[in-house]
Amino acid sequence: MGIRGSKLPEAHIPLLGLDNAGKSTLLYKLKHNACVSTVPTIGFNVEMFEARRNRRNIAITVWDVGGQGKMREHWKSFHPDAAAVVFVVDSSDRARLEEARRELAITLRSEQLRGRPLILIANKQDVNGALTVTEIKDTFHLRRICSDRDWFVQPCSASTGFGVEEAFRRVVQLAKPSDSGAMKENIKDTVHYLKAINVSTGKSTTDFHFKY
Ligand code: G3D
Repeated sequence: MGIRGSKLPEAHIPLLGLDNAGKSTLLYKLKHNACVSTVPTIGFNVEMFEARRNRRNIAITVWDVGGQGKMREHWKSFHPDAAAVVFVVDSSDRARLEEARRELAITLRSEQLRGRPLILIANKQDVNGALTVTEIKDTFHLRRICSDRDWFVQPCSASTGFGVEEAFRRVVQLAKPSDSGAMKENIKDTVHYLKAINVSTGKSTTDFHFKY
């Protein structure tokens, strides 16, 4: 059963990337256009969408996970059951490209993400001098590190909305739904951990309510 009691097939999508890449802005844009429900967050934001795929509705849950250093060690909590990996890159921040490349490479080495599709969002395309899709593909060595999975690079500007819906459509198209429940258990552990150490992630610190 889904997070809000829905019986639709579910797809869980971790939205990863460095802090400041534009993940929360992207999720807000998506929500503004298509969100059906919202849940307050601690340490991460989560939104649910209903989408149509192969003539069936599907419940997509997008987990916007904090990108600060101390939250990155919890990204792996979001790996089990991930229907796809969405990795957001600030295409205008050349100084942090290597850091982003490294984090993406580490993420894709996860056994639990083996074969899961990657949608890399080349965000902030509205900024002058932003890397193009081709430059991003080359910088991240995507052909090499994604040889065993489907992948796609979507140019986007979360601020203007350019490419946002296309990115979501691509996610729906490539996602591989699965629902063993393992991810939910891991995320509960992460929430308890965040509460215990009183982590300030820059996200809302309103209590997160699980409603499975
Ligand atoms: P995060 O959730 O990945 O940490 P945020 O990133 O969504 O909080 O965005 C970080 C900053 O980048 C924000 O600016 C936000 O407005 C900006 N931003 C996000 N997407 C875009 C984009 O497509 N283009 C441009 N130009 N800016 C973007 P502030 O100034 O609020 O820190």
